[in-house]
Amino acid sequence: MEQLTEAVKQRVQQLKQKVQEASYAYYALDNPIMEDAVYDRLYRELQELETQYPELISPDSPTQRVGERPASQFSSVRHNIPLYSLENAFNIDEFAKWQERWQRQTSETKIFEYVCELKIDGSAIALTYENGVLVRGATRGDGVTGEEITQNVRTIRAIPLRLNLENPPPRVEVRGEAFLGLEVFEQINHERQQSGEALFANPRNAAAGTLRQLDSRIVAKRRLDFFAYTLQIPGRDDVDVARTQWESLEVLQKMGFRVNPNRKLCQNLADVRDYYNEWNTGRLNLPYMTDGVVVKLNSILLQEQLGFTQKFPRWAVALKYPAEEAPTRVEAITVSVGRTGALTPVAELQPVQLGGTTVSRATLHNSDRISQLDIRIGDTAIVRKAGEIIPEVVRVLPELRPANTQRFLMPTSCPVCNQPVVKPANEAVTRCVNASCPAILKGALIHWVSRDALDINGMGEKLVQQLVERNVVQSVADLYDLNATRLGSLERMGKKLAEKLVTAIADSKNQPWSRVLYGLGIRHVGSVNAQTLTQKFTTVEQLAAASAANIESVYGIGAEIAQAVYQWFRVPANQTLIDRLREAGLQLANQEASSPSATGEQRELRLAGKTFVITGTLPTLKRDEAKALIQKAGGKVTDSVSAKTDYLLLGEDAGSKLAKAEKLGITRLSEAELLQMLED
Ligand code: 0OW
Repeated sequence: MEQLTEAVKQRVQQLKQKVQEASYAYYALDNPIMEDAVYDRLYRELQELETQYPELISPDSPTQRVGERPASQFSSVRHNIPLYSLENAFNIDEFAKWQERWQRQTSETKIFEYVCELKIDGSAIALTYENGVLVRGATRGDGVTGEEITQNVRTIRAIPLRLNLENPPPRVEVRGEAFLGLEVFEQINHERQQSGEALFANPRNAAAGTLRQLDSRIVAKRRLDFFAYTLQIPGRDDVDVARTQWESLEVLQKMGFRVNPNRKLCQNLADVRDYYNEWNTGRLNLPYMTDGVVVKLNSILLQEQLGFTQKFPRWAVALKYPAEEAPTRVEAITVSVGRTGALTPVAELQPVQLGGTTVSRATLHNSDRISQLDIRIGDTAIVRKAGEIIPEVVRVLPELRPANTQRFLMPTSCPVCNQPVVKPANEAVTRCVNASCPAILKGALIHWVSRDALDINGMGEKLVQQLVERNVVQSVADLYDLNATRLGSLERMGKKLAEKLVTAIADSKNQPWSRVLYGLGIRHVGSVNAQTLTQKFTTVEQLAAASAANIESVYGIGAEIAQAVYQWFRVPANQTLIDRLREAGLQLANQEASSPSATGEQRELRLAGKTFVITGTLPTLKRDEAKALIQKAGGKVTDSVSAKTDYLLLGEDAGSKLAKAEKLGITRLSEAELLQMLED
């Protein structure tokens, strides 16, 4: 390590100060003081010096925001000061009644002021600073106990790691709302859609879900934002910190926090009403979701006089806007087919103004919801757009129903490919299971070529998109009819690459029957279930002919999986697909025992004498499935890591076993590597 000179220490201090000032101006004041390029250069120089002289790294350095290691779980913490929620008033009359109530409880019925703040629709968090440095971040939880999420909170750029104070008090408590801007929310949901994950219903859920992410690197990517609204300095009487809520917000801003700029000092109920009405429309143009306005008595003294009920402060109220509802006619009910084949019914509506936008469609979720509503074409429906982004039908008005309408029934065949659809008994969703359905095809192809399936290198998402959009491929079987000339005509596809790809596709015909079964993308049939099924059903004909009960009799295969497999083989287009794959020369039966794909017996020897520990959530395997596979192959599975452990089988959100395994130098194994071991 190079000799640490005074000059270097100075430089690092200077850089930290400069970067901190720039962050403060950018995030807290919304008023950048330097170009991004200048900021990045200073930040990089600071990073380089801290790498060269690690002893100069301090927890409040801007470079220390993102943690390296996912937490195993969150510990629960008790808030030093409880976080209260807010009583609701749903219109200005209810607000007037609330005002009369508090006025009855105090002699101060004459001179008072309110502070009106927008109610940010995010997730409340509590921040604790000791001697000016952020030491803890916690979710609100039930107001008394929350989860300790310091590592995640440190990734929120709008939250200072050190307070902008000359001589900070020993302890400062700050509360505020962590939230996701609408643009970031859309982006996150788009990425989740691409990766087939469930979407967040609204920015509030997305913010709460992000804060509780165990891996702070994911949190950092999601760009959470923050507005502070409460400042408390334990041990010092709130009044001498700031005499009013208004001053509190100003002090928070000076300390380095972002405070919502759309706040207003109101002298009376009329001012509150003006603010409330102004933001009823104004809120629709904000880059973040709000959920009404918060009205607080401005005088801290008065707040202290009124105090709190069990749940709420008596000196504050959330003044909400009525959830927007409006009647409109149901002109049609259409059914769209999602990437996973799920059929989603949508009510096509006579356009109606709702929450400042024109709504012409509302999701009907699924057939169960349709029967609940008994919604029919021609009905007058009450449509609602509350905090959620997607409008939904609340109820229909039967009294306004035109004569001779029919109950709406979900289609029995897919609206896109016309193949029969399935609705498993205990599921609400109706599904198209035709692997060649154009609505599903793109996802089916990406799955087919993926590493654990047919493992066809060079077949990225962009190429799949082209193949589908240009109608070059209508089913995975078509891949085996492609030649270099046909491929060469695609964008960004030279002759050499085309030939390489044709070879890779041809090579995939050597993949074992278990990988082909997994590649078909049958619901609930992950790579392990595919292995399990092909051990018993050694040919596709055996599996296609098996009854659901027979399939369910296989160890580790439940009713849901058996039903999904049974139904899949009953769809004519899937039977055609199997015939075409057979013609193309794909492996639809286990090879002889001597070949690479080991049979159950040979697997006995694979892991004999090896000890495994499993930690975290595995991508497709349940823990007992993994355990069964390892034991079947002669391996041993124990609960705790020790020097005798040979492998740590590592899933998502791995626990403390990971740290111990690293310390003991134990080999880490992914699910895919384990399966590869069993394959080989
Ligand atoms: N969401 C907000 C907000 C706000 C606190 C102070 C005492 C009780 C509520 O924008 N601007 N001001 C407060 O003041 N609370 C807010 O949100 C609350 C926190 C917990 C439930 C609500 O989200």
